[in-house]
Amino acid sequence: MPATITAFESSPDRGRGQARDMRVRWAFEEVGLAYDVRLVSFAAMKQPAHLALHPFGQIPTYEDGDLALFESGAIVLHIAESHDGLLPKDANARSRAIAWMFAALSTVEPPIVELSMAMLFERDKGWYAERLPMLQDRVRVRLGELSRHIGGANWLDGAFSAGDLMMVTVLRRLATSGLLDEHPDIAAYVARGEARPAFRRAFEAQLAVFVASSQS
Ligand code: GTB
Repeated sequence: MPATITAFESSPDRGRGQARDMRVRWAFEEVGLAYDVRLVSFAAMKQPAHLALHPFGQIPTYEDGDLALFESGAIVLHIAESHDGLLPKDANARSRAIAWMFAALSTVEPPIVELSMAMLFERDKGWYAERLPMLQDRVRVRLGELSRHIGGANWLDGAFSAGDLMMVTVLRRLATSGLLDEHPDIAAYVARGEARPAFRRAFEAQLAVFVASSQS
């Protein structure tokens, strides 16, 4: 039986693949593993059955046999560690790829989430115009540092890895911010990730959920 993950029954991103099930779907596709998806409503996520899987009442979750996981990073790492294709065989390179996963989640994602939350929910606040440049600058700092690291390379550290998968999904959240336009090399890096056949399959799968939910 394939593993089962959870995803939004009706994603607020309207099929743009910004919710965090996208990175898990992409990981499954990269390693060539079939998976099932259980769609959940916002109300169901806060019910005991889902809270037993995810203490914070969120998606994605992962169930496979007697293993249940939450946190997209932990799920992607589990998939990457148990199947070939997302982590290098060399021990040091493998540890560096995992370090990039952590960097994506704990160093790059927080200022991006802060900015996107402000752009989504704080536009009507009196202090929005004053706060926005500060949030944008925090993201700019990270983009500048990433740009310096990547240089002319295709990926963060040698071949494409789970570190790139995570970083690309994090950076995609900047799509409507205009900030990627300031770093064509980072924009090209994101586009390289999005052009991977495994990304396309994962994207189409989550888009199909939105299309079906908007037709019902
Ligand atoms: N750290 C956790 C992880 O990486 O798995 C974070 C999980 C998380 O934030 N899940 C969100 C969730 O379940 C969905 S992805 N939220 C419901 C809740 O907390 O009640 C976040 C998300 C939602 C919507 C958009 N969007 O519309 O663009 C983008 C990202």
